[in-house]
Amino acid sequence: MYVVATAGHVDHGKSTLVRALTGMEPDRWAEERRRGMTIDLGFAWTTLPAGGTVAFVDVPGHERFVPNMLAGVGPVPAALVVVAADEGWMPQSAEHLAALHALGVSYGLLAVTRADLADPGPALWQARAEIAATSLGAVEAVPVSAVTGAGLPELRAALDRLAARLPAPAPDAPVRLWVDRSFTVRGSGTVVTGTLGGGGLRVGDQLELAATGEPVRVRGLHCLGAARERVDAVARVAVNLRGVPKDRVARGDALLTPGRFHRTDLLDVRLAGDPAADLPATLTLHVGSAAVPARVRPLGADTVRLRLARPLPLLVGDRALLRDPGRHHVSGGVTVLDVAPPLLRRRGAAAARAAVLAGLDGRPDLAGELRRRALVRAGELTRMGVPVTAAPVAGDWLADPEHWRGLATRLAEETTRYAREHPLEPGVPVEVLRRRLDLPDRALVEALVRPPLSLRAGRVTAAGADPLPAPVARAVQRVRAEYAEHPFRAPEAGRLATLGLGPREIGAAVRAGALLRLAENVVLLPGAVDDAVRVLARLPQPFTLSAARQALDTTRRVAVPLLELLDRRGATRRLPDDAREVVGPPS
Ligand SMILES: Nc1nc2c(ncn2[C@@H]2O[C@H](COP(=O)(O)OP(=O)(O)OP(=O)(O)O)[C@@H](O)[C@H]2O)c(=O)[nH]1
Ligand SMILES: [Mg+2]
Repeated sequence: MYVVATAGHVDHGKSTLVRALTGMEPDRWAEERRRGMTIDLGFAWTTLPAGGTVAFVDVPGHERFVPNMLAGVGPVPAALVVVAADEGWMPQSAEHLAALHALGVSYGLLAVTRADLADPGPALWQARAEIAATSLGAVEAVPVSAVTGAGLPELRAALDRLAARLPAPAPDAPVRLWVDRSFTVRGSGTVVTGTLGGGGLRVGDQLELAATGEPVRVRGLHCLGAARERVDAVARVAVNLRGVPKDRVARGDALLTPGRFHRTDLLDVRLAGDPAADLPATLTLHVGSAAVPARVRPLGADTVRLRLARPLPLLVGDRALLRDPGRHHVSGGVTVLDVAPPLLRRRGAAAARAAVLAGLDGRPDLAGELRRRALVRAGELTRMGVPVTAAPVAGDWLADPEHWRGLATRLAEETTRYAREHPLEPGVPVEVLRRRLDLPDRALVEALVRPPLSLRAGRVTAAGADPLPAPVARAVQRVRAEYAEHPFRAPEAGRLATLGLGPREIGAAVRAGALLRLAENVVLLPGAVDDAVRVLARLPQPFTLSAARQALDTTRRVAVPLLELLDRRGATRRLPDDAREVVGPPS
């Protein structure tokens, strides 16, 4: 299906022409028919000579209803510009054309209507010249009369040629269906309609309401008045939503593929049209079927920051237009450059931002986004409209390569610094590094650990470095020398303290495997366990605690926890009478 929107001044015959082409009534309201004037969007369709279907979005021409017109043309890529032969180019001819140009509509036709009332020549030439200066470029022009039927076959043929040129929709694109109507059908509930420009919809699909983010389910689909199981772009589509009251969804809202769009009320855009400095402080941003007041902050000569009155699901590269409703003036089109721009807090930030924006053109640019954002989640970029083709550095985090290299260097430095500041700790906790490097996720810290650094038990250590700080190592050495003759006489707490081994130093030595802790303040050298088993194995089996104590030349303070340790390690077995026997080497 092809979708074409009408455009043109009030009373120039747009609806009459749509009626003549389709046999359908685009003016849906009794009031419209009574006043002979379109107020809101109308919809009608017909089959073209080549077999394709064209659906028209018929717009009102009256100046009061320009916002309705914009809601209709916003999501539509082609226009049928209508000028009356007897009136020629008029104010809303110009305003509508300015809107099409601002939105970048580049496919169109000119119909010079009411050709039975006047020579269509002058209107045709003028309109054609006006149109040629816009994004529509040189268009085919067809004089028609809905009264006599003259020119209608030629117009149908021209529509066929236009349709053949329209770009194919992206079938896998995420759905962003801008709602242009919302109404209730008795027995079915809320129905919304819109022009589906890309992707597809199926009954049962889960979608998201752009205004609130709330999930909704597709209960039924209609296309050209017929129920369908699925509808693919491009299409006019009516979506019946399950369990959504009509007042929760309105024109300007959108149905979205969940998780694929970033809703933003702050964006940086490039202007095509009036210079940034000439814009009033407040304008209305029109995009899709939405119209939202926007506060305008000039940044560069042709770039501005917009603060929207409510968030919209926008992507980098989206086209929109700014309009001053009071002056009936289309200020011009905008191209969305950034939907998640940095806040401008510091002095000079606005000028710096303007310089960045000067280098952007609205084409998604992954490398550039990474350079500017340093670290960003893949999903976030996708939701901005930037396709992700690079591999993540951790989880779904993407990093600018240079920034990432810098982080790795800083991680190594911080690890060394921490080791200096905390000589007794076995490395720096991942969380400490996360904070020192100001990283949003511990997974990033872990991904930055490369040899010679290593990650163990939630801490990063410089591998190869002596795990024991020098003073502690020296104290252990003294213990070793003093107790060489009596390896099972654990030093008393006082002696340990004299040697400089307080609880923290002992903890460090134990973690490093330089001392073996039997109980609070009872430590032996690590080889003592194996030695003890050898000594005990030479005793007549089974042996008593007292026999063990004498054989090991030690006290109960050591013998009791040592034998318990040997029991736990399966080197000795405790018998019912409290005697023990050696059963094997310690595990
Ligand atoms: N003689 C003649 N009258 C026409 C022709 N086309 C439209 N008209 C008349 O022009 C008037 C306006 O036609 P509409 O189709 O309502 O015009 P419109 O552009 O849809 O107007 P709005 O939707 O209000 O902007 C009606 O009275 C039509 O009957 C035509 O080709 N010949
Ligand atoms: Mg009309």
